[in-house]
Amino acid sequence: MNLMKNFSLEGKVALVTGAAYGIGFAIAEALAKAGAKIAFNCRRQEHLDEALAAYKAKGIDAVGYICDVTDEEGVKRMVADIAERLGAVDILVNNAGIIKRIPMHEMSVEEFREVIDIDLTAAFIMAKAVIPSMIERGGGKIINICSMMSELGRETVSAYASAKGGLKMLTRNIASEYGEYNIQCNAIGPGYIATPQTAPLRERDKDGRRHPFDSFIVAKTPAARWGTPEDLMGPAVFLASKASDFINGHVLYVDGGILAYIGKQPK
Ligand code: NAP
Ligand code: GCO
Repeated sequence: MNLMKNFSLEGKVALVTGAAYGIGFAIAEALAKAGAKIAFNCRRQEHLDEALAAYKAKGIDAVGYICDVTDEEGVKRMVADIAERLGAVDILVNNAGIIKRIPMHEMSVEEFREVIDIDLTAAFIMAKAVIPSMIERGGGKIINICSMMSELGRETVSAYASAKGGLKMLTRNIASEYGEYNIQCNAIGPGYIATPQTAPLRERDKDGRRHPFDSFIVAKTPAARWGTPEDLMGPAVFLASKASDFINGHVLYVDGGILAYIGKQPK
């Protein structure tokens, strides 16, 4: 048996939500390099246009959609169009997500609901849209992008942590309900990754001093650095491939060791 063939995604169709840039773009690039045909979506036309050019520059003929993952009818239309153009979705990566950093007692219910809607309910909507076809075709892969906040809380991220904690259990429940159809549903739990979403936590002050949270995270990470979207490429290919067919309901933390570490003793 050629073990490395188990990591190939040749002939597969992958849909990565929110993959105009950041973690989603890196994951889509990785799946493409492993042989998959790529579809992605986002909400903003300028993001779509820039992303299509960026994929093309990397030799990836991605298909892109303006589609809000909370819009069930729009999602159904997008999945049907992908099936027409590329083939049915074999690999779904629920990556699209937002965060609102607001003290809970100051956060409005609408703000809380918006985060839950995008970061949790949308994963339900997306999975519902692809599972019937996966069952018909003998299986598929669903990868949800969880977070350190699937395990830990911190100030100002109550909605996000609630969504990401729920996403961990949605991952386990899809694995439980659809494992018999050869559908594996797992999650990747990135640590602190340098993307636009975390840019505010890494801004330097006018004197060039590092943001306190930046220093805090580096001290909390055994790898002593922020992660990069590229750190997630290998784990994504693994969970999207045959190599992980007997892994189901698992959250693979790609965090440089944060969850294992009490943190560096202050000097
Ligand atoms: P990002 O830089 O903010 O990118 C988010 C992407 O999602 C953008 O392409 C955005 O494009 C899209 N998006 C947002 N809401 C959407 C919606 N309703 N429908 C469709 N697309 C939507 O985020 P990131 O850092 O790459 O994070 C990606 C995922 O990883 C998120 O789920 C995040 O929670 C998770 N994560 C991030 C980190 C980290 O440290 N960065 C760590 C753990 C987990 P549009 O605005 O054009 O829609
Ligand atoms: C925050 C960060 C984190 C990261 C990520 C960590 O404000 O704490 O944005 O939530 O995005 O989820 O895994």
